[in-house]
Amino acid sequence: MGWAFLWSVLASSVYLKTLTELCSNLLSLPSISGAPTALFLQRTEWLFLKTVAPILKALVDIDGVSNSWSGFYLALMSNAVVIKVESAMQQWYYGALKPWKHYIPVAANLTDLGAAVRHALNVSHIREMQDMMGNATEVINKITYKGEVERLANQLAQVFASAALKHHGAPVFHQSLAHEVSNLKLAEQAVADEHLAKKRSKKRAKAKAARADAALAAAALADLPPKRHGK
Ligand SMILES: *[C@@H]1O[C@H](CO)[C@@H](O)[C@H](O)[C@H]1NC(C)=O
Ligand SMILES: *[C@@H]1O[C@H](CO)[C@@H](O)[C@H](O)[C@H]1NC(C)=O
Ligand SMILES: CC(=O)N[C@H]1CO[C@H](CO)[C@@H](O)[C@@H]1O
Repeated sequence: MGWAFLWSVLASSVYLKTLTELCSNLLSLPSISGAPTALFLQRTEWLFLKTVAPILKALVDIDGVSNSWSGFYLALMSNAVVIKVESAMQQWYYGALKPWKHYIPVAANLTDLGAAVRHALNVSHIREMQDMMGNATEVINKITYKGEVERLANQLAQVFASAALKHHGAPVFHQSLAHEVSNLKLAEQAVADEHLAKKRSKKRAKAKAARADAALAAAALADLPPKRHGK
C-alpha cells in the first residue's frame, strides 16, 4: 500500500516534470524578438499555435459580447482555414483583409456555416485553401511591432500637429519617427507654454487687481482720520 502510494507520487512527479519540460520546450520555440508578431501573443496562445492549431483543418472565429481579439489573429496565423462569422466589431488591421482571399465569410445568422465548413474541408479545394492560408499569414506577418509603433506615432503626430496648427498657425509635418516624436514634444511644449503664459497673465491681472484694491483701501483709510478729527 505504502509502496504503491510512493510509486504513484514518483510516477506523477516524473510525468509532471516531463510535461513541464515539454511545455517549456514548446514555449521557447519561437524567439520573441525574432518573430514579428510574437509580441502580441501570450504564452498560452503560443501553446495553442504549436500544439492544437497544426492538427486543425479549419477554425471558426466568432465574436461574442466583444471582439474575438487575439483569437482571430491566432487563427489567421495558424495553418488552418479561417471561417469568420461576420460582425460589426473591427480591429485595426481588418482593413487589410478580404473575404474569400484571406478567410471564408459566414453570415451573422449562421445560415451558411454548414456550406462554409463543407467548402473548407472539400478535398477538391485544397489548393484554394492553401492559397487562402498563405494570404492570411502574409497579412499577419506584415504586422510588426515597429511598424505598428510608427503607424501610431504618425497618427498621434498628425493629431498634435493639427492641434498645434489651430493654436499657433505653424504648419508641422515630418516623415520620420524621430521627427514625429520631437514634433510631439514640440506640440506638447507649445501647449504647456501657452497654458503657463495664460496662468502668468491671470496671476499678473490678479496682482494688479489686488494692488488696485489695496490702493483704494489705503485711500479710504487716509480719508478716515480727517473725518474723525472733523467730528
Ligand atoms: C441571413 O443573413 C444573410 C446575410 O445577411 C441574408 O441574406 C439571409 O437572408 C439571412 N437568412 C435568414 C434566414 O435570416
Ligand atoms: C467539392 O467541391 C467540388 C468542386 O467545387 C464539388 O463539385 C463537389 O460536389 C464538392 N464535394 C462535396 C462533398 O461537397
Ligand atoms: C502567399 C499566397 O499564398 N498568396 C496567394 C493568395 O491568393 C492568390 C489567389 O487568390 C494566390 O494566387 C496567391 O498565391
